[in-house]
Amino acid sequence: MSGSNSKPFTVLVEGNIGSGKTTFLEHFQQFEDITLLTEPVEEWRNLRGWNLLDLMYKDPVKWAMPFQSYVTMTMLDMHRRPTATPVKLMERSLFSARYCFVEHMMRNGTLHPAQFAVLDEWFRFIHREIPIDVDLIVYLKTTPLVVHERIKKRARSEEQCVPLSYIEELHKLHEDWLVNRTFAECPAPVLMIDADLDLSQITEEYKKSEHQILRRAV
Ligand code: DGT
Repeated sequence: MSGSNSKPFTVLVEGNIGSGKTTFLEHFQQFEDITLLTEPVEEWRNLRGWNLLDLMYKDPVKWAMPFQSYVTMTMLDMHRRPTATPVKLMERSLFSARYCFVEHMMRNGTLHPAQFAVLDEWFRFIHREIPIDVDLIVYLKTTPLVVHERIKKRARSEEQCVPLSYIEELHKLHEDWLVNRTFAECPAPVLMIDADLDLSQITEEYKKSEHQILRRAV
């Protein structure tokens, strides 16, 4: 059991857009001794009144670089945030920002190779100089078609034009990173969860992960 002076057991929740990461975190609200850090999307939607997420979707060539730069800062802030509880559950990470989103923008040419180089150097510098502790990754695995339907239904204004092909490409990058381990470093063991199930059934699936996530707290 972790004491207040020791590091928390840190769990990253990863998965495609619309895979249910927020719902997963909400499931763990019922437990004490756990800190939940949801993704700072609202900060991305309102930086001094500017909606960087919207700008990035509307004009990616111009805004991908500043958007990803801000994502890096907000994610680093979450990784570094002191936690008084023995378990810390965090939605996404510096790793998925780099290995999924930035990787995709580099491969499809949205980021100029020089812009990619700057973001990659930042990532490497942070990785080298600042301890980023990760003990477990929960991968909410989904089928692209299923999450695409969910994204359309939830109708987040910025995401209205997200094509299925983008979701498929992000899916492949998550798989290559977390399952196939073909191109990027995976910083912790991966617990895979079937996240295609709809809300009425997913709680049972989430429960299966409680033991692994809470073991330090119980
Ligand atoms: P959930 O609860 O699984 O439905 O999670 P979402 O879809 O609320 O959260 P997420 O992180 O999959 O996506 C939030 C939005 O921000 C989505 O439009 C994709 C975008 N996004 C998140 N992280 C990055 C990033 O590093 N780069 C880019 N380009 N977009 C990102």
